[in-house]
Amino acid sequence: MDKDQVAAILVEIGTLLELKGENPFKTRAYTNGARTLEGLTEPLEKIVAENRLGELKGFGEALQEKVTTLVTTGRLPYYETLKASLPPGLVEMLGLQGVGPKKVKRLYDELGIQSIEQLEAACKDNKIAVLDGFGEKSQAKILEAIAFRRQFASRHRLVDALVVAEPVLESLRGHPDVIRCSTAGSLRRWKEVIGDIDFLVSSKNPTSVIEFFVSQPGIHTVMAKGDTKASVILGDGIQADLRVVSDVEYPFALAYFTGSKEHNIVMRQRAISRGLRLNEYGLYRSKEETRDPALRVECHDEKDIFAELGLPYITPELREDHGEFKAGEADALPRLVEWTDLKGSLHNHSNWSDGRNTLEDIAAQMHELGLEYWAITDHSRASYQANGLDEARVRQQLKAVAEVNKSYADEGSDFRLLTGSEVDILKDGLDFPDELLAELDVVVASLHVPSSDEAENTKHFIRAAENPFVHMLGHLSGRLLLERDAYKINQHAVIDACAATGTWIELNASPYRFDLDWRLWHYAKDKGVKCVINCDAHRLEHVQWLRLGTGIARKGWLTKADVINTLPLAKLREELAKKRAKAK
Ligand code: DGT
Ligand code: CA
Ligand code: CA
Ligand code: ZN
Repeated sequence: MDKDQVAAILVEIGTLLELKGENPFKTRAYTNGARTLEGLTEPLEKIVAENRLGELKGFGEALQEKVTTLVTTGRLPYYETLKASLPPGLVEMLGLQGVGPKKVKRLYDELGIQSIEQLEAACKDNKIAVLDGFGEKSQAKILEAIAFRRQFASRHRLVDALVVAEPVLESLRGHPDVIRCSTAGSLRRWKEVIGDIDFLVSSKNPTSVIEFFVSQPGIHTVMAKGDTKASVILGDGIQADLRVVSDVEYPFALAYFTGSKEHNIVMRQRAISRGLRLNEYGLYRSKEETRDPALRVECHDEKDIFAELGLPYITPELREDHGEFKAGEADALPRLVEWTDLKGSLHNHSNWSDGRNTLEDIAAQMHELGLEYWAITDHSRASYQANGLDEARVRQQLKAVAEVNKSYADEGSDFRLLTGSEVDILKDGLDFPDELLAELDVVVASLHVPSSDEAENTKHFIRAAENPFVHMLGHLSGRLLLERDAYKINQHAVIDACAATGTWIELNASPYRFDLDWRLWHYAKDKGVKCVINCDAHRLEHVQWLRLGTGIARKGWLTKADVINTLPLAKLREELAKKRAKAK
């Protein structure tokens, strides 16, 4: 256990003792001890091994004994017993702004309140206002703190984090004291949902960078501000951490704080097996934990660190310990798809169903962006809440699309809208007859009303895949990130069916969906199933989701060759014809 972990436990012991009503003198000894540990410049393990804890400021026998036990065994029975003696909700209540241990203890002793939920209910019943020393005002403050916490303590969609992180990164980049900077953590790894945003900067003047960071527009609260790091809550409730390091340390800190934890553990092991030590400060020629600059192996960037550990550069999206080490050693890491490889999207809506824009406006925008094609796959009639098209309107739309395309052909442009449908998968088959589907360029089959029975849903998807006119399955799991779980469905069985029938699977690039999940693409790819990165656009600006979805495809190890909509139009048409030709 390292000094920061030990320090965190000491702080928690201090808090728990305070909640028990122990005398402040005793509780403070723990917080002070923690602070001393955080400031250590030599490894804690070494101090413990050499029996020198007693030399540290404020380290009496009790503290020495506890820290020794923690460092040598990684556990502390005293702490575990103490923790178990109090309801866990009390510590959580301490996380509320303006609520300290004394208040929590009184709320617990006098009203039996053990959790934030119970506290909220008590506030609403006006039970806090009447407590001695609390009052109306403090009750209202507690309710506010609960509401705020609920907003930021949660997880956030990648897109919501990117929207606030990218401008901050840009402005850091422009600051004269910033040498190098990057996002790190789950955001850099392009996780679909993230906890907090991490920034890393190298600088010779950390204080000025930190002051600049905490004064950025859109910051709601500064939670912590130190010499080399700061934590803030952004206006929309997302926490962001900044760390500032020296430029020599930068590549090591970047690798460390990009994670994932699982990936880092393997990296550290690889270092150890080469007689080296890797941590957030450097890679050292040493057999024990150290920060001695004289022992540091020179690495200018992350690529150098990987090279020292016998690996090619591993892109952040792959750093999940999901096979990147084995592939890296065999020099078999794939060259991943890039969003600029995409030539269009094959699942999108217009104002003919529940989209916002006209066919003309959509075509103009996508043409201007340099895309080669854009399929219009409005909803079918069963999706009446989405203004789904019946057969007659589909036929009208075919003509309307042909007219738009004629205007591009007349101008000598190769850009084309493709006709199509997002046809509903119903209990007794698809919403449209095969004859109609056969007239469309692109057919996406989607389930919008799932059964509660896994076998049922799975069967319906497999039947859709077996239809020769269905090119691909749309948003297979039906999940809405942070809102709704995946439908009950055996995704592996459906993927197998797609492999058997030559049906593609969509990677729905909507940041609310990212469906299929990146963890399943490896399986799909091994089975030979092709991916289509689709915007499922309902507005022009959703075209930006191509970039987001491609990041998820990269997390799923997909290459350009795995993704159908990287093909130019003529090749795409050939692929669209294949499954139908086989069925004849
Ligand atoms: P998040 O914020 O929950 O979405 O996930 P991350 O991955 O951004 O995690 P975060 O913000 O707690 O820490 C950033 C990175 O720092 C993490 O990916 C790996 C590294 N890191 C943090 N704590 C530890 C640790 O205890 N051990 C190791 N090996 N790495 C850690
Ligand atoms: Ca993070
Ligand atoms: Ca963090
Ligand atoms: Zn759709």
